[in-house]
Amino acid sequence: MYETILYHLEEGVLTISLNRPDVMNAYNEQMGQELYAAFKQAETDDQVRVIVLTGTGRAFCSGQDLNMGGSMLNGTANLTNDVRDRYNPLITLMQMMRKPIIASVNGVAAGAGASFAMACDLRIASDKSKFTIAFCKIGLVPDSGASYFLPRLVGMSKAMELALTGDVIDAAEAERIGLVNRVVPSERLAEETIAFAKKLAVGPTYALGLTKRSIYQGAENDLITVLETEAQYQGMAGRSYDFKEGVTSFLEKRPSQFKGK
Ligand code: T3D
Repeated sequence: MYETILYHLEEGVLTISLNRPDVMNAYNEQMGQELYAAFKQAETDDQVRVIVLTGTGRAFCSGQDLNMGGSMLNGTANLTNDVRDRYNPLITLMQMMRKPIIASVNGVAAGAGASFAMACDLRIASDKSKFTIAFCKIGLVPDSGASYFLPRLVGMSKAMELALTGDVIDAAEAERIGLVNRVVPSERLAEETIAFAKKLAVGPTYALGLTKRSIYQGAENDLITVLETEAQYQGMAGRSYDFKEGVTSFLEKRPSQFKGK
């Protein structure tokens, strides 16, 4: 069904793999459409409790495909429209959807590829991964949410340095500055990512989805607004099957059997 991505669902964990390894999984129009459709499909599929985004081959994603030629080289490209149409809806969808998304960063993440990793809720990186906010290297500016995510993840000072230089940093540095949650040996990346994802996939998906939204909103709003949002979300979570199950299993001293609703 998809040609530029792989879509594999197993035990509540959907793995979406960017699959153009010859160009380091560079992002083209078709990949944009397919990725958006895949996330949309995942959003409404109750079988999907957690999403993992990764890449095939030696890269995670090298950002925009620079082999497009034509308008890109003769100065007639309308990048405002490109970014609005092909990148922004995807980033918005990833942020708004009430399911955790884990980036399993298997190799280099460059330009919009780095933005995709940052737009995920968590990042597990291979020790062979590298990151570059590469936009300035080709005379462009950060997009796909890089200007939003980067300072939030690593702080203003480091964000500015990485964005203005486009310097490539390795996995250890990415972990040190808080760009990724953890680094694992490359040969164990898939296994460790899936193990972590499965832990989330048997969780109370409905509450985890609200938690995701709550944390992002908590970073944006004042305390009074956040307290009210939390009260609203707690009301919603409190009506869920999983809340009843959580309390019942606690009182019965047995593991919870969450259904994700
Ligand atoms: O257009 C719009 O809509 C605006 C939106 C823009 C969003 C963006 O993402 S702009 C940023 C675009 N990305 C880049 O500028 C990154 C370009 N690539 C690199 O800087 C490096 O390739 C990497 C740091 C990613 C990896 O370096 P390295 O040394 O490990 O590999 P390499 O030898 O440079 O690349 C390997 C192959 O992948 C090579 O092809 P070849 O020579 O084996 O046939 C290279 O051309 C290809 N490749 C890498 N990145 C891209 C790419 N091909 C097309 N597009 C790419 N982005």
